[in-house]
Amino acid sequence: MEEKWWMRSVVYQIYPRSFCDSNQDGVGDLNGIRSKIPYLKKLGIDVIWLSPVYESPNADNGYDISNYYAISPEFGTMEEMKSLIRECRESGIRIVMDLVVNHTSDEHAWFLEAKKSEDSPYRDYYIWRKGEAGSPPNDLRACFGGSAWEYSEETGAHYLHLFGVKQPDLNWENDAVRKEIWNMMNYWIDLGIGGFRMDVIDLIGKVPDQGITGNGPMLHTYLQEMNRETFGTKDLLTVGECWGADPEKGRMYSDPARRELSMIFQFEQSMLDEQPGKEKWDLRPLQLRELKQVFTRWQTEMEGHGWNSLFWNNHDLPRIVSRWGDDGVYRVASAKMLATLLHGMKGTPYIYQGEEIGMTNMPFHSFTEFQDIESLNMIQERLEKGYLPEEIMKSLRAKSRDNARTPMQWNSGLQAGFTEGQPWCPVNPNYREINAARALRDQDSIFYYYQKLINLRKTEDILIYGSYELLLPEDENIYAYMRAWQGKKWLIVCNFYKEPVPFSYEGTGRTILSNYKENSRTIQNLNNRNLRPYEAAIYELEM
Ligand code: TEU
Ligand code: CA
Repeated sequence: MEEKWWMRSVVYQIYPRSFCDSNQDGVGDLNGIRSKIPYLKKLGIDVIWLSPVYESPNADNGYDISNYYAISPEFGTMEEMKSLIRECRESGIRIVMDLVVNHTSDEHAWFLEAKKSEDSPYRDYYIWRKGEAGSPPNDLRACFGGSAWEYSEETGAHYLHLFGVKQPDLNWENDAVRKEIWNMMNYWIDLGIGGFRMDVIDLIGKVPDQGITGNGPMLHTYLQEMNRETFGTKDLLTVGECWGADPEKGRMYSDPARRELSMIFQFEQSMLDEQPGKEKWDLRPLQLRELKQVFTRWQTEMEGHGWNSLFWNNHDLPRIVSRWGDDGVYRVASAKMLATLLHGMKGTPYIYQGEEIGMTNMPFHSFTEFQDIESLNMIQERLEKGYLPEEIMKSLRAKSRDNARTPMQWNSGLQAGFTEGQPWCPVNPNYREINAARALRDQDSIFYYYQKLINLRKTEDILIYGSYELLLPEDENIYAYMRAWQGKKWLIVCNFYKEPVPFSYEGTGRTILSNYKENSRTIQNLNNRNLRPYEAAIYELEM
């Protein structure tokens, strides 16, 4: 495949509301982000994925947009947005905007017009079905619980919303809707952004009357049209959020010959700790062998026909060190192990704010502490169904999206240095121990480990181009794989758990990176070793 700039890049996701507050109103903002460019530069990332900063009534924290051409006043102004884009560019950082076009807010001007009358020119921008209140056209369910159809009195019809009631779905079958979206995308492209992250893009081809939501028949036709009409000739990074993708679908999106997207986010690994066919709240322990199978399938099946994105975390997922690492004694070692495992693979890595300092889940104690619409709806739904409060709490502590949305922990001062006001969401009480200032003072911190991994990707072609081969597929404790490129071989080996475990590889290698103190760059005998708790290393094999 032809080399693209985003193949060598590392993306940093910013959830603006929780990143840095510059004006003491308790909400992170654009000027806060601008003040942290040197920090991001130091980490070494080259792209920011900015979660939505558009005008929004915040029913879903900005994923419900009421104006695609305006910045939400709580985040700043369009002038500040332009300055952010420019200042990042000057530091070699591109900005990838969140593109939320499966739905708008119900406060978007299009919807306000559409719901007034069947004759409105905007009526067909959304998906309506005539019918009585209380009897929706079918039993489609919304992602945030309840029916996907909401009755609207003005015209005696239901509209479709695959997420919250305040997030009506756009009707992609309407040419005028697609045209509006292409215009809007081109507006942002002209402002000099580096690309788009496309929210739930696999839903745009839905056929609601047949119960089809994801991967509808027109999905790829629309994406090809989008590519032609907007970014196709522009050399941007485009990444689709695709919960329903397997590797075969992954190739359809990202095979350069098909002219759709650069890559997608797939979530097969992210669903391994839930009971199959049930909801994300229905927990089960992760099986390492399954994790290896999923990653390995994506690594091998995309080879030459597409490109992977690599991520553990985002604003919807629990913190990885709490989820599959250890957020107690082995927090630092396990965070570095998880970083090694992911960044050693082929694809474009994504870091979610705070991951680089090993931020953890929030120790929630009561239902009143939750703010996210998905968690709030789930609490209500499960209480009604008779679940025990303790059971519900257990699921929320493990999986609530609020875990990832607590303010970024900058220092050990008041409110972790996130704001001088009252933060919109409480700071994790562990901020005195876990914060960026402390990480920057400690040469062994998770921060500097990420910095090294990012740096390796800049200098080592083997990370970009090298083939991937899984070793020890049946091993239940160790994740080990080999990358190979032009006569060079790198062995990546990770003990996924806290129990020490024997590991043996016939050969010797030079340590490229390790989360335990080793005489780096000296030759190691890899035979008959004992991996310490969460030990991880990259070795260049002696050939
Ligand atoms: O997420 C898509 C999505 O399917 C999530 O709702 C997911 O199922 C859930 O978060 C798992 O916990 C995207 C955005 O990333 C999310 O923040 C939005 O709420 C959602 O779309 C609607 O725009
Ligand atoms: Ca603010």
